Amino acid sequence: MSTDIEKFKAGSPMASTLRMDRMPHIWCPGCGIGSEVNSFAEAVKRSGIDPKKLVVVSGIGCTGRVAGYVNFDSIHTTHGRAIPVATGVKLANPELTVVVFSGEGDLAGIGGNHLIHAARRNMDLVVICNNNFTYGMTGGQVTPTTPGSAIASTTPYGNYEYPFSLPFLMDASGATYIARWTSLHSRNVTQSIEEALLRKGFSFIEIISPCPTLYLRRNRLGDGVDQLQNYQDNSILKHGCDTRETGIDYQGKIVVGKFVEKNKPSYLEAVDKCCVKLVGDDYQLYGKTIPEREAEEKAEKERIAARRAAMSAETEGQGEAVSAKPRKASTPKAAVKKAPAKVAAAPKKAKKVPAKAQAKSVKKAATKAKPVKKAATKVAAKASAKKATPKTPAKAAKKIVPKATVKTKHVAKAAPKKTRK
Ligand SMILES: Cc1ncc(C[n+]2csc(CCOP(=O)(O)OP(=O)(O)O)c2C)c(N)n1
Ligand code: SF4
Ligand SMILES: [Mg+2]
Repeated sequence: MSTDIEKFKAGSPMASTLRMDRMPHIWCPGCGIGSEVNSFAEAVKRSGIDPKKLVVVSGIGCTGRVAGYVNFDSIHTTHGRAIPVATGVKLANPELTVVVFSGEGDLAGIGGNHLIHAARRNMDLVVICNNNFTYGMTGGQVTPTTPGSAIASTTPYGNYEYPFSLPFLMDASGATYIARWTSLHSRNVTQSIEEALLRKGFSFIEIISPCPTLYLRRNRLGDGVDQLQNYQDNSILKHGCDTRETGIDYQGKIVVGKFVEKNKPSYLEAVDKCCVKLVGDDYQLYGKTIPEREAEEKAEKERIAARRAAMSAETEGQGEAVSAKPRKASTPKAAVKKAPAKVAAAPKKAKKVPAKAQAKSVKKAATKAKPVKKAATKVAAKASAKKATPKTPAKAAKKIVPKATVKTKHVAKAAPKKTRK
């Protein structure tokens, strides 16, 4: 029996990225953290970065346990201190890719000050925030993101505090990459993490996630699957969305997408610039001049590109061409523009047609079906060609080019249930 388990663990596709000896993990059934870790591990694989140069830092909480399950160098640090510890790691060795993976209580509650200052500095970190609207590990207290009226152990009559919208907070603080998904959007989460791993500066990825044991149970919202259904029904894809419009009401709409991607010198680049001004071209960090470090970075980029190309070829060979192929930007971009219109548009009322006339028109339509289909395809092709290069808001310094194929449905019909059962 135990040998079977060992075989199963060794045969897991995640065996190289997760510490299988630590399985089974502590997370409850239906909790979103497990799927996020899976997405993260997949993103690391796909990014092509050297796993030996990756460090994962977590604070305390259910999400904080991530650091203990990943098969990379990791630090499970004190509550709210993941970002300063990660900053220290990055400054001590700029060659490392440093990821903070923690809960919203850890990052935006007790660690809120560190979060905003790391974003302000454009510190070279990837921050993945599991937002389950609750302090999971300590029994379900209210957090800085708990939506108004939601019940928590500390707000038994409903939350009366105003919550943070984390993308808005991060935007105002200076983060240069901001995305939000739910734990339903596994592929998009992977895509965003992969992008963040390959860029400089401060990247913030929020993942809205169910905590069935505390948040859902207290609010009588069903189990994890019910909440995934809620995400499916209420997610609105809006890449490049103004982050002021990303607030979340209790069981309300959740705007998802990549909201910000812009270039500005990262903290380390700013330090370099200042030191070169003072010391001149001889300035060295850890025994290397800037041109030497740039040459190394270039070589590393080339190595990553080669590894990614080899990986896509391998995956295509395994018949997974769809996910491995370089994704086209046009589909999600078109969806970005369309999303709000789809949600806002009221369904048109059909005119009543007498039964006989209906039968006639159905027959007519059937005979014309082929040319209509062709014409529709042509129109669609034209439309998608037009939408292939939509303009992003003038605010965004860099064009947002989402690569992932987003499967979120934009549901106009069902109004979200706002009252508790
Ligand atoms: C300094 C300090 N204060 C309080 C705690 C207790 N504590 C542990 S985890 C936690 C909340 C974690 O919530 P969150 O970061 O949202 O993570 P989740 O458990 O929801 O994943 C708290 C308050 C602590 N460990 N250390
Ligand atoms: S208590 Fe909530 S957040 Fe913690 S593992 Fe369970 S479901 Fe997940
Ligand atoms: Mg939490």
